Amino acid sequence: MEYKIYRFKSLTSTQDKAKELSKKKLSDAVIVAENQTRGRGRFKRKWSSDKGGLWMSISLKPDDTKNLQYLTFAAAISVVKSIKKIANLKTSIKWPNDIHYKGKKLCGILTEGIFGNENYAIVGIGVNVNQNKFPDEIRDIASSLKMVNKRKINIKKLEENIINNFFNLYNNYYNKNEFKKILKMWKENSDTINKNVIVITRTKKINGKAIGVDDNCNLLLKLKNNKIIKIVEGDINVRY
Ligand code: BT5
Repeated sequence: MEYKIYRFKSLTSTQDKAKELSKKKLSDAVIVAENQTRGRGRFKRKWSSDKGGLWMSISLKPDDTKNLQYLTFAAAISVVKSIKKIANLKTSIKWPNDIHYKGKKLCGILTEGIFGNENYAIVGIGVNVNQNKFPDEIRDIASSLKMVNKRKINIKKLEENIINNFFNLYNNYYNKNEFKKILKMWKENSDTINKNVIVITRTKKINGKAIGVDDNCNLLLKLKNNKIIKIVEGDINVRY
């Protein structure tokens, strides 16, 4: 797959730049920045993006824009595979969009759709690679590959590997509507299923057991009374 890489020293957010490019009808582009001054997560949360991390957005023009959650899943699978290959570390996916190692967050993914005459999808991937420390507010929940491995990782190699893995999944599965294949790989690389979790949504906290993920990537949660509910969005804390 042909894609073009645009590199920047500093951006507000690679997502913003990717949106700007998609308005010019440029897609299949990857935007990489060494640091972001206003990196963001879901629900407009702040994403800490100092130099040393891999901050990139992949701009796509998929035929199907009704299943964008599978792009998040495909990105997560790609990151786990690449971290294994480049840093020799076995990480796991926490529903829906975190890659973690021993409970600490190494990577977050943010997929945004742009809908208009033409539809685009922007897949933002942030990986903590060579940072030595984090701001106070996330010090206890975040980690970097270097902090875990005690050695520097080649960011460019990691970047290349993630992009290749991602475009393979995008072309071979997403664009061929083979969502079940993505779901299967996601499950193989996730450690959320069969765990007791606390789900934190915008309005409440719910205790239950994560028993699966449905065809729309929603989390299926079994409550104490054995009722099964569907979680569309939220964060989970795994009770290890
Ligand atoms: C995410 O959101 O995890 C999605 C993060 C996506 C970042 C990429 S970087 C390239 C592209 N450009 C952007 O502007 N964004 C994308 P969420 O699940 O909402 O998690 C956000 C929460 O993670 C914050 O509220 C913090 O608690 C925590 N956090 C912030 N920065 C972090 C970091 N560098 N490492 C680990 N955790 C962090």
